Amino acid sequence: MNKKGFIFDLDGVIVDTAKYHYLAWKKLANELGFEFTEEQNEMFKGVSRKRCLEILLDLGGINATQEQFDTWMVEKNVDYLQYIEKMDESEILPKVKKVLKYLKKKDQPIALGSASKNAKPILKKVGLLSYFESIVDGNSVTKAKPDPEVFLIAASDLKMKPEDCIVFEDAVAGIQAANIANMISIGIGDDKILNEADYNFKDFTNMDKKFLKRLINN
Ligand code: B16
Ligand code: MG
Repeated sequence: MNKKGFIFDLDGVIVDTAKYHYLAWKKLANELGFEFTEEQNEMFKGVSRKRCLEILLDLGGINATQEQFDTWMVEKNVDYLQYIEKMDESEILPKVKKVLKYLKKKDQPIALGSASKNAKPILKKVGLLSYFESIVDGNSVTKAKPDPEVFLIAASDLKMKPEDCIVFEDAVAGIQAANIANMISIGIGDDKILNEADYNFKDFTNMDKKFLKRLINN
């Protein structure tokens, strides 16, 4: 049996935590005296917490001291974690578990490649942690997507060559990172936005076994 390294992004691919990030950022923006819209939140997808706060403060025209910046980073995360606390299996996006189960059954190595520093607790909460041989997250990388670091570490953990890895991503920067790493990129979401991906799917509901089999054997 052929083996490929399957690397999953977290937010927007496995679970929809973007809505919780949004609520936490919006609360902070409101406290600081300005609005933060769902459209603006699109810019935050796949972006590190630190970079998100920099963008948010730019949007609000706020100059922060280092101390304020650090306090707001913590404040946002404390708020976000209250939503994570309530997560359970029902928040796994449609058919994700079916795909993970199929890959496990076929003995394929699976890793997580996410910008989030909360990836492990989230996977634990939704009951998917045991599917992943390696978790590469915001705590283990120094360079953000589109830098391929996160996926290259995942490939190395799985003991797979980059060209034998397949990445599922919902963010443009993530697709670019996978392409730079010389991996197969699969865009999950809007194919017009993710047009640099090798393959596009709206979500996992249309990804059949035939397609997964082809990925494993090609
Ligand atoms: P945290 P992903 C990303 O997750 C989110 O898309 C992004 O909005 C968030 O700012 C980032 O994680 C950091 O998350 O504050 O939990 O460390 O899409 O790379 O799985
Ligand atoms: Mg994502």
